[in-house]
Formats: sequence, C-alpha cells, structure tokens
Amino acid sequence: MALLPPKNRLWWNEPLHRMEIVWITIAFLWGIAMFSTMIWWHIYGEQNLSNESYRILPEVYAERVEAMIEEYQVGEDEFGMPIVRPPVGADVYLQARLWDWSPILELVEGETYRLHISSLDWQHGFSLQPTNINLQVHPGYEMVVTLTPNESGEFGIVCNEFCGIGHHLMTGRINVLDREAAKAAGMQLAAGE
Ligand SMILES: [Cu+2]
Repeated sequence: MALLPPKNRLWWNEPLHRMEIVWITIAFLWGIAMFSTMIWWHIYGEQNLSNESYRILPEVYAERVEAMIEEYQVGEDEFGMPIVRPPVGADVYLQARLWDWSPILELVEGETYRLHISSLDWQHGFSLQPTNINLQVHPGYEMVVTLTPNESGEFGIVCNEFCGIGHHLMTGRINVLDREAAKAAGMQLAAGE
C-alpha cells in the first residue's frame, strides 16, 4: 500500500534487484549515446550553424544597418525597401523589427560574408527559405553567421516566431547573384574561380 510509508524506511540500503540494475545500466548508456549524438550531429550533420552571438544595444545595431544601407544601396523594391549590395567579404547587417526584415541584401555566390542579424524590438525568428536555415533573433543580441551562398537566386526570409498582428506579413529577401552577373555589374570578386 503506497498510502503508508514502507516498513523498511532505509530503502537505499536494500540490495538492488538484478533486473533493476540492468535497466539502470541500459538507461544510462542510452543517455550517453543520445548526448554523443548531439555532438556528432553538430559536426557531421551539416545542419546546425556555428554562429556567434554578442550583446549589442538595439540603437547601436540600427545605426550599423543604416550606415551600411547609406553606403551600399543600389535601389529599392516596389515597397520602398532598400536593396543593398555590399562588397564581397564584408560584414553585412540584417535587421528585424515589427514587421519587416531590412534591407534586401545582394550577395555573390561563392563569396563569404559575415551576416549579422538582430532585432530592434521583440523576439523574431529568422527562417531562410528554401534552404531552411533558422535562428532566433533577440533585441540586445546580434547573431553572426559566417555564410557562403553556394547557389544563386532569390531566397525568402520569413519570421517563424510569432510576433504579433503583422507576423504573417513579416517577410524579407536575400538575393544571391551568380558570379558572372556580379562581374558584369563591376563587382570585385575575392574567391578564386
Ligand atoms: Cu517577427
């Protein structure tokens, strides 16, 4: 009867039943195996990003985004969102806020960038489609991802962290130029052919 305390109060002095020690051993080894899988998958799964994160004030982050837009803007889309073409290898800044991703970055296939992502106001979720790269984006912290686009085209960004009434409208874009187009546009490329 479980309502009353057991007769023998010092249950930890009781010898373990063989079956019990077998199950404890199995559970322990399984736990170790599952834990090792996380490390193994991080290295060989090619899925988890090795990103860095730093503290930054939203105002300071906004200034860096503004400065980059001012320096490298090449146009704007039909909604007035600036299109920015930073030099290859640069630190590039993407800003999340209620409810847009700013600016539209134009990167070059095969070139490596440090992509900074942060939020000015609230928690958002960076989800790059169709490659399915996902990051949580918080105000006060910037995520830095070292990224080398391996195919050209237009990539969509959606917010995948519910952030209010305009959440479903919170989309953005990264354009990846192919190397020929970038050269034709007069860009200086760094990576070898
Ligand atoms: Cu959002």
